Amino acid sequence: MQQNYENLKVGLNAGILTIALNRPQKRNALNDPTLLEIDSVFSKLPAETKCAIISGEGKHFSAGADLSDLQQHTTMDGMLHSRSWHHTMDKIQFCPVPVIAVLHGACVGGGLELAASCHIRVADATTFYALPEAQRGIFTGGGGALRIPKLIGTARMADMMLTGRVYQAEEGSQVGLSQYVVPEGKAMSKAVELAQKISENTPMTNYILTNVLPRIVDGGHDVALVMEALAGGIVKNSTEAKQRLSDFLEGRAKKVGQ
Ligand code: 1HE
Repeated sequence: MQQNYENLKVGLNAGILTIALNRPQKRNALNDPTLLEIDSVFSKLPAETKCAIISGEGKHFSAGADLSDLQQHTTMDGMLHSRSWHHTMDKIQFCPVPVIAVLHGACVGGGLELAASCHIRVADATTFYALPEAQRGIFTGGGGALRIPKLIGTARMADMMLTGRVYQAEEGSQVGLSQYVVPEGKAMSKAVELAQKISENTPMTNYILTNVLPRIVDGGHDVALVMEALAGGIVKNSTEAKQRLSDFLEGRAKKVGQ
């Protein structure tokens, strides 16, 4: 990766693209330039990318939106700011390759919205989640109102916002905020292990999981089932799929869990 970023550290190793938020002095608060840099990374991934990992430098994943950006917002500014987050978070959710969030320390407000845009969240034991927007007199703006209820349900999100409830790593995982909890400092190595597994899938199946599955879930019953059948037909007819099916049937492939 040749490009230099002011607020990110970006690297590529064996098809795994790593993107680290790099404003630890501001607890990786997401200001407008950082958002633009994230947008730029996800607008054009290196061709060899098979999986991406987002993490945060310093003691926290992210303290959310940079509150100093929001202070002087008019209604229009606030709406456009939210829309700019929507575009960037959509680029992550609908990335051609799966994106893993590596969480530690604070994963709050817009930081949780960013994590919720990723496909897998791996939290270490220091992670805590909160939505302090209501305490600041504001609301979510990065798609959290749509994505977070899908992870934990509307009632839990409302409770987090209404009462300022903080979920610690283990409880957060139990309610659906992360799929994995690992000991302190081990989230990146777990994410790399998962990324390597993900990289062994066919690119088409990974694309369908990041781009078609969420549309199936959001679509009406009939459209969703036709989309599922279409996606299934496309992948089954690929040379790679035919090879992998033969590998299993002829005893060359790993069994489940191996
Ligand atoms: C910030 C921000 C920020 C820290 N915007 N500057 N998010 C919040 O309401 C969370 C606010 N932050 C915190 O509660 C705490 O900073 C943490 C629990 C995350 C970390 O605490 P700590 O003790 O490690 O750090 P700190 O001393 O509070 O912060 C260090 C510096 O970062 C300090 O600046 P400094 O110049 O005095 O050194 C803080 O002001 C600064 N900082 N968080 C700006 N968020 C799309 S809409 C989404 C809407 C939201 O995300 S609302 C939720 C915002």
